[in-house]
Amino acid sequence: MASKNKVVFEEFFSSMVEKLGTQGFMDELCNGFRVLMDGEKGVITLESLKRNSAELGLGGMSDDELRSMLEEGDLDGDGSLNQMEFLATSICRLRHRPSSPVAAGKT
Ligand SMILES: [Ca+2]
Repeated sequence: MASKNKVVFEEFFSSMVEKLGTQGFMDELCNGFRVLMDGEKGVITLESLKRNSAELGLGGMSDDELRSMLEEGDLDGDGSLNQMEFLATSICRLRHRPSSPVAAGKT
């Protein structure tokens, strides 16, 4: 169940790259961070993620999924995502995905 939703999340990112190109995608990620962050704290918290994820089309994700997304990206362990952590985790998700049919077929 969790892995299925992870695929949805990665599909979301890869379709963004196709649509926007790499530079546009980076700009969009920065916008995404601003949409998702807690306006007072300047970081993404579980609460701000829950509140704002629907605006990015991620409204179907459960609390557990959002929490694991947050924990996965939380490099310094403070329980929230700053902009660096958000960008890093977003890009890592993309890079771990087999991006071409050639790579996918090579096992
Ligand atoms: Ca953090």
